[in-house]
Amino acid sequence: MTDTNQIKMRYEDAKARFEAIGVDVENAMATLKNTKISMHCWQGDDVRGFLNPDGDLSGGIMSTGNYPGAAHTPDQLRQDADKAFSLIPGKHKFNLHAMYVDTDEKVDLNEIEPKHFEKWVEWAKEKGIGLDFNPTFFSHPMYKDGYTLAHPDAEVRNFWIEHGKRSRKIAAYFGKELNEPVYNNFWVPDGSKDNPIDRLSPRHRLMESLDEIFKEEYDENYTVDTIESKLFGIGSEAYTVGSHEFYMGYGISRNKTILMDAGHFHPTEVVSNKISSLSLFSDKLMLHVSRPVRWDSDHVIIMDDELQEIMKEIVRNGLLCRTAIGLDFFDATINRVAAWVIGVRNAQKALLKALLEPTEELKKVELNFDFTTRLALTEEYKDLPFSAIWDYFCLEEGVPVGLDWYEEVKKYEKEVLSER
Ligand code: RNT
Ligand code: ZN
Repeated sequence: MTDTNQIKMRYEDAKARFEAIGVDVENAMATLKNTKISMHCWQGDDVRGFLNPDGDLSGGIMSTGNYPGAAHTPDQLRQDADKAFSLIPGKHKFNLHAMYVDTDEKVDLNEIEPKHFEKWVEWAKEKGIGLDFNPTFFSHPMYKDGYTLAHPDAEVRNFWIEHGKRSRKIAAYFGKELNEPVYNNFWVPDGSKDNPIDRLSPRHRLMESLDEIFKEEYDENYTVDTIESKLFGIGSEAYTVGSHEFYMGYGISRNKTILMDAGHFHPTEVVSNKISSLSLFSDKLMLHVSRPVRWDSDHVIIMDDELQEIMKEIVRNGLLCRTAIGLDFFDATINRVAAWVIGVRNAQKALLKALLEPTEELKKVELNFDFTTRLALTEEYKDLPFSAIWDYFCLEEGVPVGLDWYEEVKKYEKEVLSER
């Protein structure tokens, strides 16, 4: 159990040390408190959804492992998300996919309407959280021959165009109900395993399908469309229609928000190094904070260099108010509630670390071309007692400090998850 007095004492000491190098600690904590992380629903049930939960996953989406306790119903998923949110400081968003419909009606992806998601809105209102949304362009029989919006057959494309349009209507409904912009993310798996002869035509078709989906204007106070690229995936190793260049061009010419997933680039490329460039040409941006390992793009995020670099880039360049931070990983080999808690808390911790950096001072040194001081300072600052600030923040926010959250998850696993 945590000793409150000790946490406070350590905090005062740490605060003084950060203040001595010119950091406004209270301001950093206030900014952290106001930053919403979009927690993805699909970690809770291995990306199965409720439309066709027993069907095959497709589109390169693959979740391995069979840790007990996956959510099988919307109620179970909400119960698990509630548990996770109770162990995470601050108020956040829950990121839904279209296939997470909550209705007794039998509906397909080209038939969904706001009413099929009413219970999610009720829940979000009751809990004071926001929502985000995603049309689901995979794990469905109309994902044909590896293609959806770029398929050569107009019947296939039209099915998905209709789905895309309906998803925007649902996102706008969420935004209106919750009085906050809902980020609606378009990711399509279209691509091919081996080298295509014609790389251009599918891209042309994707462009036209998207233009059709985005024809109707929606108020950006309610919903913001985002578009997510990918370099390669399982089954689309040689060619992905929606590449980074495709969506950079598409987003900038159509005023759509570009979403970069940390796991969707060449293994030696990092999104942290792309954020500043993108920010010059695009008003908003969104991230899928995930962790690539070999060919997989979706491991639970850990406190690695890239996570910290991403948050530093956002903070150092003053982009927090223009950046939506979403998580995207799915691991079925561990407790799924723990995966959420570890992921969101890590994103927050990395953000706090970035907020506790004396950026102005470092920029000054850099402008004087004093790279020795820059290196000496950045390395020394890594040892400052960051965790004392984080622990205090958790205490203030009324959530477990340190590993205490894990005790709660273990209890929940015993009482709830293992009974499923
Ligand atoms: C897939 C994309 C996409 C999905 C979710 C489920 O490679 O990253 O964001 O993970 O839509
Ligand atoms: Zn993603």
